[in-house]
Amino acid sequence: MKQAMLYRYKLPMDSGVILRNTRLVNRDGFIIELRDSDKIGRGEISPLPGCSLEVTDEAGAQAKTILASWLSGESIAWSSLYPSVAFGVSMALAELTNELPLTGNYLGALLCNSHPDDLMQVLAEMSGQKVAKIKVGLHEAIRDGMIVNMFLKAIPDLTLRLDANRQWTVAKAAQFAKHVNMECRSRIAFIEEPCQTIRDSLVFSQGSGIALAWDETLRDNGFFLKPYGVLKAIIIKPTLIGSLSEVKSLVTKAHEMGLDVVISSSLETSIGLNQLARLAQWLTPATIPGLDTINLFSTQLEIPWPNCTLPIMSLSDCNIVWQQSNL
Ligand code: OSB
Ligand code: MG
Repeated sequence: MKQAMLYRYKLPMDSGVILRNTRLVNRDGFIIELRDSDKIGRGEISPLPGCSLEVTDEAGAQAKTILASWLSGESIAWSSLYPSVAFGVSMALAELTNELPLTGNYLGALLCNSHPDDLMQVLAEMSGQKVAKIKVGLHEAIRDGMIVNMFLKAIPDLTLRLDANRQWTVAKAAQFAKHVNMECRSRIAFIEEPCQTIRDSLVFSQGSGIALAWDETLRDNGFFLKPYGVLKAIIIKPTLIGSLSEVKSLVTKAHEMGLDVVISSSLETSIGLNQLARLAQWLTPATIPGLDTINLFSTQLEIPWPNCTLPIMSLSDCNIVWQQSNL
């Protein structure tokens, strides 16, 4: 017997500055649960406001249609699905069929979502590989440059990932770089999306020697992945990209070009985050993923995130909005 369930969750959170223009106080979305005889597979469908083009209700309606076709044994037209739905359904199937390995990479890059002084303390006491991610472009570019420089000088074994979310003109970006010492720049693993256009970001990167990463650019209309000397990595947020097979082919293409691939969060619940950690261990074992977002929530959902002390809400406390079996 095959069975499919769709839960709707709503969890309090504070997205802080992560989304820049949108401040989320709740995260809501769906968890799919598929059963086939004694096997079970889950997937999360959580369109991200401000990033996903589909809204939660649209994703839910589409998910019901797709789950019904799975129950009746029809093939799924992956390319017609919203990215969040394609990702959630494909992960549930991958778990059901044991395609998704169990071991995960939970050692994400530390996300700086608060005052830099707090981060300094945490980094100073951190053991193992020190990798942190800082949002820049929220304040004056000169100030960003001085702060980044201070971190790199104070902590000699620190590697930073920066994310400007396209906030800078070439001139602003250059002001930032001017305040980062030359000998420290190689410890900036990359900066995501410094400028509005590919061309401006390349100009900045070539001039400053600071490596680039694409995130938003991957989702631009008509974009296809091309190598550039200064392009170091791509950031893959599967909820915004699509099905597992689409994610896999993008990873393969990037690796063939010698790029690093950073599997990253779109603020999924602890269910989705755990699956992303498993995906990262499986597809990008050599790269630290960008999954340090559980602490933006005040509650976890069903599956605990390692070393997280937040309370855990059970999936059985969420509304079942749709349920069917093939009997
Ligand atoms: O700007 O990269 C972003 C999360 C949700 C939406 C946008 C972004 C993010 C993150 C995730 O920064 C964390 C990470 O990439 O390390
Ligand atoms: Mg980014």
